[in-house]
Amino acid sequence: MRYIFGFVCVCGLGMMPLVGCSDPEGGGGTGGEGGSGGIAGMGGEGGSGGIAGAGGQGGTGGIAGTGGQGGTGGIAGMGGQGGTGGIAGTGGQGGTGGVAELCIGDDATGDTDGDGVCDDLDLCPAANDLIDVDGNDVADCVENVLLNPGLNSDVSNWEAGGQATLEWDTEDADADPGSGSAAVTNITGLLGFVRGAGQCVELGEGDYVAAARYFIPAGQGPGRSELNMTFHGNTSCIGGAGNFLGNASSPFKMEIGVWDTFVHPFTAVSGTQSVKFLMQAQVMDTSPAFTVQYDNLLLH
Ligand SMILES: [Ca+2]
Ligand SMILES: [Ca+2]
Ligand SMILES: [Ca+2]
Ligand SMILES: [Ca+2]
Repeated sequence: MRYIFGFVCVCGLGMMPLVGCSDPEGGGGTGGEGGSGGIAGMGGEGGSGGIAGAGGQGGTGGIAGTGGQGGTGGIAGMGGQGGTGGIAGTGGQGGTGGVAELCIGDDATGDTDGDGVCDDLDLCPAANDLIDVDGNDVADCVENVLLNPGLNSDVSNWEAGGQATLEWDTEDADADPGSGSAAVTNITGLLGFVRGAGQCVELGEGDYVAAARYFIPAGQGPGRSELNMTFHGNTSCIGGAGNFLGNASSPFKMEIGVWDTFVHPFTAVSGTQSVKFLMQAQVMDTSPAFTVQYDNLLLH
């Protein structure tokens, strides 16, 4: 501005200007051409500011397009006014999120047991319909003959055998905070010994499938996991002469630190009236204790 006043003053005194004077009515010399504004449109980029003419007014900064970047301010001409900085574009608006499905089925009916299956389609109102450990596409909860197979809050219906302990644990095979698992600990401290906990069910001879998830916590001596089914000639799984008819044990498994799966088809021999489903832990050295956790047990 100081320059403009200086030039006007000199001309007003009738002195020959050494440089082109500004016309008082016309403002400064021909102003620079304004920069083109940014091209509007989604994500458009702001235009560059105009370049000011000598003694003129700076170009106007480009106007950013929607969601674009602000234009660059005009460059001031000699004696002119600085260009106006570009106006920053408005950021694009986020899309509207879709409405989340609460559960499989009619959301309006709710999901009382919280398993992800709406009440109108829920097959087992107090169990997780989505658990299918044996992978036969039938929800385990509708085909299982075991009681308390998911160990939701305790180890009821399960019983520790000799030289074993059985405790409920909060860690669940499906990381369900509303459920847990059974921690079976072999306390023999004897290499190769297998001990466990089980449940007796009345079951006749025939073909069945036993399945389970198991987890061997890290940080303990070597050991293995195994399912074992014992067959009895009475309805109470009591052994002894004439009542113990045989057994069918699964292959041993020993994955550490991950929930792994057993699927164990077996045949209950002729004369069987009850089967004891045993979840076992085998000590592989002389550690005083070895623990295997079990969850989602299945027998059908
Ligand atoms: Ca449900
Ligand atoms: Ca259910
Ligand atoms: Ca199943
Ligand atoms: Ca569970």
